Amino acid sequence: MWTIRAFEQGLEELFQRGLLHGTMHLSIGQEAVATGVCGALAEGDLITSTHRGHGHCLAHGADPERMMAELLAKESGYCKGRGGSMHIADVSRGNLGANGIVAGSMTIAAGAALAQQQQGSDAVVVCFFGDGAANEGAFHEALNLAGIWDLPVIYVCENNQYGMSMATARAAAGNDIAGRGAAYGLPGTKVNGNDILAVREATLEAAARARAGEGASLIEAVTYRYRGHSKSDRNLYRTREEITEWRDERDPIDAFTRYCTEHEVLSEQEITAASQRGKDTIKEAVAGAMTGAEPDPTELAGAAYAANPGMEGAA
Ligand SMILES: Cc1ncc(C[n+]2csc(CCOP(=O)(O)OP(=O)(O)O)c2C)c(N)n1
Repeated sequence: MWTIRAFEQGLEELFQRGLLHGTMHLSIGQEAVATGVCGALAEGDLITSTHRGHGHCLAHGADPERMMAELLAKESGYCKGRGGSMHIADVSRGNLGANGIVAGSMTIAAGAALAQQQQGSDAVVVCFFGDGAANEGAFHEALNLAGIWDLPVIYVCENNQYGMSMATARAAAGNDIAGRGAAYGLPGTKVNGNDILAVREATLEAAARARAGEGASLIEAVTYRYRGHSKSDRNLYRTREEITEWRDERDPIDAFTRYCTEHEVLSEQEITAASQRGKDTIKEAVAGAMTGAEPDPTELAGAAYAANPGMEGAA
């Protein structure tokens, strides 16, 4: 969680200094979902991510320097600097990719889970998606397939309470995304998404179910995003008091550090050291990424189109 927060705070600083271009979607305040879920997975498990996916990628083992290089449009980035914030993928580490299309990864995750099932693999697929995505057709299609075929997939809804600017309560009929699992025969669990241990527990349970061949699960993790939807959002649809209350009273990192000290899991010094390690990792990632080569503009088309065998000479 510390590394994810430092990563995104680092991005904000680079953006303010004019070194990072385009837009991005920050998950500051939501770190316990990515960390609690990915921390409960096993080697070989797969994830799909969203437009707000830096945390998912880092929690599933992405290299912060390669991610930073991607955002800085460097050749050394995950997609050679061509994709940016919303296109981090690292198949070698089981990250099937972020996706700028809302709910776009839901059917991809169902397909990946079907592949695991057919190959007799023990791997589980996690699909992160937002509360807004739960109102898309793809959500219902994917849950239907996952339900009817008992796919080894865990659908994790990060309910951060807003789509771009619309409150979930005003957009999602019934205002109970976890409850939608029942329509497809899946267990749906609502957890405090700012409690890393609760998220972890729900994921362990869903993963055990998937590995036992009992099929898919739906988890709704209730959390909150502190920043605007993207860089152009002026937060006009919610009050400053609401943001402050979540940040000051329900922050996932504060809650976890409180838990650790109260239960004597970590000392204050160990907590400070862990937080500092996150900051140092990101400082090094930024420094390393900044020295990367710029992509060669003449190579751009080569990165965008696949070769079409047999068509080389065609007009
Ligand atoms: C199919 C589709 N429709 C609309 C958009 C524009 N859009 C990008 S993010 C977003 C809001 C998504 O909300 P949610 O799924 O709750 O995720 P959050 O941004 O809250 O993390 C929208 C409408 C899009 N990218 N794709």
